[in-house]
Amino acid sequence: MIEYYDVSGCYILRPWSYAIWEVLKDFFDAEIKKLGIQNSYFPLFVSEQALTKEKDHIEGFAPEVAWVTKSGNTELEVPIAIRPTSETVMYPVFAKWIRGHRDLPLRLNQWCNVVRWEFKHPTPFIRSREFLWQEGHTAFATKEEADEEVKIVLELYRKIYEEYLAVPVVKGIKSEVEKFAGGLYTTTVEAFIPNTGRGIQGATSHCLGQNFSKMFEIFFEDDKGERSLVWQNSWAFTTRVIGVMVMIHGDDKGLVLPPKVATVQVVIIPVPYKNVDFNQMLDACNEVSQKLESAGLRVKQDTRDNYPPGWKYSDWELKGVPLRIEIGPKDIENKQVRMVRRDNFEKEDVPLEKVAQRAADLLDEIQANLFKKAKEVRDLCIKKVFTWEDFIEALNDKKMVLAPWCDDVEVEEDVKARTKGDTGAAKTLCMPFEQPDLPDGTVCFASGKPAKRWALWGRSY
Ligand code: 87F
Repeated sequence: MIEYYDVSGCYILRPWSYAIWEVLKDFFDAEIKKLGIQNSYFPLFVSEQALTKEKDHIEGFAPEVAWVTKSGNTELEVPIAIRPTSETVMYPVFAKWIRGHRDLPLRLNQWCNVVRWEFKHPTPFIRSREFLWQEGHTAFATKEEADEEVKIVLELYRKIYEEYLAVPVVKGIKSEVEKFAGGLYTTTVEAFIPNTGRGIQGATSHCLGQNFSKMFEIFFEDDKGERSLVWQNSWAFTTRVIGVMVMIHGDDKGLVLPPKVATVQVVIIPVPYKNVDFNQMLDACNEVSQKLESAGLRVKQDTRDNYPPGWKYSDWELKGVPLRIEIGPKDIENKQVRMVRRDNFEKEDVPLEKVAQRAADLLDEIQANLFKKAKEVRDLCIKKVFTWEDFIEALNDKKMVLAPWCDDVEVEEDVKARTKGDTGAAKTLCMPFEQPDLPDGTVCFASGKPAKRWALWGRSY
């Protein structure tokens, strides 16, 4: 999926992984266009003046900003930043473009790269210094419209994870500590990696309120001629989604690709014996391949003559291709093929006239089964607790912990301090939209104060 590179924290995305990005991009792009959001492209570079216009928001992030200071051997008169995100690039222009209520809503998206000079250990897809994303930036006349969009976009992110990548996520709202500090509130889809016992933020959809419109002076005149600040949102998902998928579905034999995002959904492998007419085998592979392609499936024939079939099986298993079709002389004789699933290695012989339908059905079954298995495992990783002792026990047991919480900033900071370990501290992942009952009199697991809501806690990436 990747190749290493000689700049630390940067990776080459090879066709095998980039194609997954393209599938997700095509889906999301079509969906946001249906909503009336338009694509555009803003520059990679940010002037120092624009970047620091909005001091509070940039302050905590400043160490991660990369700067261009030279052209050739000549020092630039003023250094130029590389975008870590595009608020400071886009919002000055929003202020220029938005005049009256007829200019609203303004709903833009861009597909681009961003650079954040992270100092934590880099990991392909999960934490890299340059990554790809889409960033949506929108402006509305009313908070209601902004609120509505936040939810709609978050639902698209859920679909990317659950319906494409077969990764279960929890939708919720971030705590005051964990939200994007520049905004009003942050909603999120949170995934969980059972092997490491850590949560991972999947994608975020923020309502910025009027914080940025105040700073960047983005006003509009309403139909009564009054000047008001616009309400804004921003939202993004990144190439991290691919890393989450890899960690969730991979097994000891390698990658397991959900059919909906697999570049190759079915690999056809001829299994020749000595003294068998190889051309006859190739004809049979071609015939099956054509049937599958006509049914809209993504197919690859591995007819390399310098590797034995067993070697090819392992190779495509490693690459994660969901379905393998083997064709040997006996199969040709019996007018059938053998199908082998990557998710559970179940084998079956399928008559030639049924290959297209059966392959399509199996791919659907594999997609559904991957999600079902991942969700069962994930659900077993959520532990509901009421006390500090049970919280610590569940955390040490590599679980996510659902606990009644007072929703105080100081208490979250305190929990962080008390759980600090080698693998980082526990924090709130989100407050799930779907809340269990909270009986009157329930107290916070950490502070003993009255609990306001259930929060999902865990160590995280
Ligand atoms: C790193 C350096 C400078 C995150 C940064 O989530 C600035 C930032 O603003 C920064 N890392 N952020 C927050 C990004 C917020 C927001 N931007 C638009 C999103 C969605 C897309």
